[in-house]
Amino acid sequence: MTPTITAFERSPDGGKGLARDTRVRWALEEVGQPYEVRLVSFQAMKEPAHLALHPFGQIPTYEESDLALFETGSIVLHLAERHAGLLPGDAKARARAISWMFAALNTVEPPILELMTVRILEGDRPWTRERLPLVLDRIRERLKQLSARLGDSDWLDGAFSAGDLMMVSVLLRLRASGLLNEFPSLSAYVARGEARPAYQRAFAAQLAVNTR
Ligand SMILES: N[C@@H](CCC(=O)N[C@@H](CS)C(=O)NCC(=O)O)C(=O)O
Repeated sequence: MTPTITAFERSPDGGKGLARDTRVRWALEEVGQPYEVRLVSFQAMKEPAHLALHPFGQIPTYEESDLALFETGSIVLHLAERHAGLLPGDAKARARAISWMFAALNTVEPPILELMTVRILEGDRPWTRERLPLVLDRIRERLKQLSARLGDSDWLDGAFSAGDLMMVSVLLRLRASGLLNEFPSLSAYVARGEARPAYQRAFAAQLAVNTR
């Protein structure tokens, strides 16, 4: 059965690929799994039919036969475990790749999301001037650590994996801030991810929706 994901009817980023359906599309493309997309409006996302799939009224969701998933981490892991191409066969290498998925979502993404909060949701609040440099420095610290670990390697641990897919997806959110440019090896890492044909197909698919 062809799985169905949900995505914004119209993404707030206008098609820059930052909405989280892009990472799920990317994973589906990497493993060669065709998929369908159901577009949802902000209003529909908060209604009972969507809340039954996603308790927090967000996108993306993933439906396959009688299985419904939410959270990009769990969706990408589900795909990576059931198809070849996103996780190594060796059990220890596989566990390490999964660690990188969690690191992307739990350690690197949170300060990046804080930056969105400071800039967009709290941009007009009196504390923003003081808070912004603190948040930027927290992100820099993570990027410094990540860059040190990546070193001269192409990917975080051997061949490209779901860990890289998730890390690149998270780092892409920083592009507009210019912070990535302070870490040339990470900029190159992100560019390698974006150059993958599967990413290109995923990006084009979400762009087509947002430029209709
Ligand atoms: N941790 C969730 C985050 C999902 C999320 O924040 N989705 C955003 C789009 S990228 C959303 O639906 N925002 C609208 C809302 O929260 O009302 C995941 O990784 O799937």
